[in-house]
Amino acid sequence: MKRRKFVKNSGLGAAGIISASLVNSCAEATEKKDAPAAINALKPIVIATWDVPNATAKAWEVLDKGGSALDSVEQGVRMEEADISNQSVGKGGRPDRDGNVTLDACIMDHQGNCGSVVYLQNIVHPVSVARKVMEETPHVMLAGKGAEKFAVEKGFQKENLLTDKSKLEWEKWKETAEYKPIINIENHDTIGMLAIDQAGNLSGACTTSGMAYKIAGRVGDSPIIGAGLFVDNEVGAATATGVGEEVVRTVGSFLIVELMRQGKSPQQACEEGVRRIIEKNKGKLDFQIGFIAINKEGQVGAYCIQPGFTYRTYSSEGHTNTPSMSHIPA
Ligand code: SD4
Repeated sequence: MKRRKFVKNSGLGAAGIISASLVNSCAEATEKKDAPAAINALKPIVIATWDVPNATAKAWEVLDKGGSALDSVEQGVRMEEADISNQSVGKGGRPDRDGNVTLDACIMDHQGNCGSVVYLQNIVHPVSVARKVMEETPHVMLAGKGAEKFAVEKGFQKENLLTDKSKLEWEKWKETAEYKPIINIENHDTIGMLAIDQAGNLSGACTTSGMAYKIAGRVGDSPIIGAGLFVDNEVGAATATGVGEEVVRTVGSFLIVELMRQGKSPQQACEEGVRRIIEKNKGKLDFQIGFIAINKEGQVGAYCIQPGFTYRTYSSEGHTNTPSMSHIPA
């Protein structure tokens, strides 16, 4: 058995405490823990689900130059959408059971504006299409062929998103396919990103190719405002990763922001959000759920119920704070 490994970066001890509690959380999700220490005076800041250094570095570059949180999260998550080695997002994403790569994404700004695309095919950057929906239509969400048509009208190029690697894996999967769509815990990189800019405004984005080998037509939580992402500039923001059906059932990200409004720290709110999901499943823990959250003060929180969760923050002082964990069977 491998040992649980926790790598603490010396830059910011407070974040290390949060990460340490994440390690515990993956082992025993119901265990009670103290609230993590605050990370004060850390504006601007960006955090993301999973270990996505290129994405957070890009987002940080935008914030550091005085750019908006909205631009920061869009630019950040685009890195993963374009990265074909990330098979949970954008180009290179794993297809549904019929071999279609279908993408879900959303974005939300500090004024409560939001845009979303679901079941989008043939376009590498769904988050940017979602932003166009937000900024250039009276709507919030576009789906499927309509979303693709809209994207093309806005100048996005159509491209085949199914890489040889993902195609081969899908063909292999079909040999022994079970009807149940799977979530690949070891390689599970939907990106949710939250940022505060120098003006103190919050924004967030979330983008995914969804569950590998899902039933054609399935849409998860990631493009659903309130479930996969929610931003309230008065309070904070949250985003989710994991089995989307579970997140939708609890309107997870909205719940976490509301819990922060009621006085919980981001960490406490993420833990409570996960607890509600566990409760709905009568304590059964055979799936993965992770939330990250940030509040107006720049405190962050993250919690998951499956080992392997990492997150990364960049602070205004230029610290690269990278608490991370290896995947650990207990
Ligand atoms: C979904 N929440 O479609 C997404 C999956 C995910 O990393 O987070 N994958 O349900």
